[in-house]
Amino acid sequence: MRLLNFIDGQWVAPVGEEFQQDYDPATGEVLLEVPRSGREDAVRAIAAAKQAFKTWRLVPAPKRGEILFRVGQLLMDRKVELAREMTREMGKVTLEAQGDVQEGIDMAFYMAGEGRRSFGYTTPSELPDKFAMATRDPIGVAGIITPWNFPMAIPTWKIFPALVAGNTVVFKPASETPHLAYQLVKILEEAGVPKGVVNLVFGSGQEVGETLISHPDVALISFTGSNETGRHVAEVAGGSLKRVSLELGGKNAIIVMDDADLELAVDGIIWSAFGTTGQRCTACSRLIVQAGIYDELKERLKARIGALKLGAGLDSSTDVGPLINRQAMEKVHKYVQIGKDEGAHLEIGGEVATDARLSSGNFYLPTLFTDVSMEMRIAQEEIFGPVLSMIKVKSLEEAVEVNNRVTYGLSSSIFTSNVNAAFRAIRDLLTGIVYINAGTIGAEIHLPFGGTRGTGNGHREAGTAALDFFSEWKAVYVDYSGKLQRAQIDD
Ligand code: UN1
Repeated sequence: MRLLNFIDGQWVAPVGEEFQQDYDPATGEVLLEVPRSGREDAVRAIAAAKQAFKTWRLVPAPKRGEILFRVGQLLMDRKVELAREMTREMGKVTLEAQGDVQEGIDMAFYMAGEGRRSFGYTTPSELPDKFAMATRDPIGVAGIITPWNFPMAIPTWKIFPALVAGNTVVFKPASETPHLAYQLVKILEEAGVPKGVVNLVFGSGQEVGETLISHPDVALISFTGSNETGRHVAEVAGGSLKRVSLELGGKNAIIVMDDADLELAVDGIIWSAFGTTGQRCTACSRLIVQAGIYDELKERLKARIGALKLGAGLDSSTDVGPLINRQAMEKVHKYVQIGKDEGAHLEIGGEVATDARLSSGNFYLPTLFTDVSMEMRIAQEEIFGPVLSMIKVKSLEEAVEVNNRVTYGLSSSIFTSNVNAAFRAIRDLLTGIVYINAGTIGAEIHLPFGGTRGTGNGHREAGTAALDFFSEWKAVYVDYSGKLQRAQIDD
């Protein structure tokens, strides 16, 4: 099968007629051919989106929302099939793939409802016979650049609020997950999104991404990916004063206090550290443990990690799927080496899976390091794989300090049965998301999603915060006095 770009309501081949292959990370099998588009394709998509904006911005928001209701329904109808395709394309186990599609469904219905809310406000004017209100305006063409680890959820977090707010879209999905992007845009088309309102251009960051972030007709950029690329996106997009939302890395920690329910903590840790093979921005990669239960927690974790079953995500007995590609395996292994060299103790894992059954895929053994200190690189840098580092602390104060001493600030968690400790942690943990007695993953779509400091640039996705990014305020004054009234001068 060969995918095509979607520009101005037409499925079209890239101008250069170049295609590349998409692989199954569990088997190495070729799944599809995908356009390797260039600047010219992106420019055409931007022009179509610019043209469509003229009419889409005037479609009443509740009507825009109705299209999203249909999108949500179609996603629901196809959830199982979409999840299967997702597993084939990027490896996550079936249940998690279904969860990923479910986030898209939730976002569709939530943003559809926003079509009838999108509240502004009225406020009294300081002058008589004058009316004042603040309304939300659409902005223009939105460049949407998404990663492969949530191939359905993350594009929907960006595209649906962009649309309900009245913007048009040029969507550049990750090169590793084109099929899901194609399926999502097919559904948007089927649900009745008018031509030019959503455009899809497959291709590299260097070609397509670069065009989006530098083109003067793109008004805003929403990007999720690495810190390195994010910084570049902000710099280039800043050149034409675009509005930019960046969702970047994480180095998320779970704190386990002596008084925690250990069984619950172990469940939360395993799920957060090894779910999606550790390839979530929200994944737990640091475990900050109070000294009294450190040894017991270590033994329990070793036993659970050793029992995790690696395999293809489509096999229902699999706990941990493959990494996305060879480079990811090399990166994870490089960090394991760094950890050993830094003097951390490798408790379990730490190598590429040798089982013959797994040899054609990108499988890495779930890994636990102990005796990790907070300055070590494995405790500071994002690994994006199944590697967990245990750090011992004496007190809550020290745990909070360790949690906060990284450049990232996405998600954090504490397991404790002490309500006072829980509330202190809520106050003092410097992350955009905090969990009490649950792991670091599992954000729901109607709350703001995003992080502090190096995780981004202060914007939030999801919830009503998404509308703050995808719309701009217009202050409106209506003077019905019939005479000139000068603000700040006339009484
Ligand atoms: C991501 O890893 O980029 O909270 C997104 C979670 C998911 C979303 C993760 N709902 O883990």
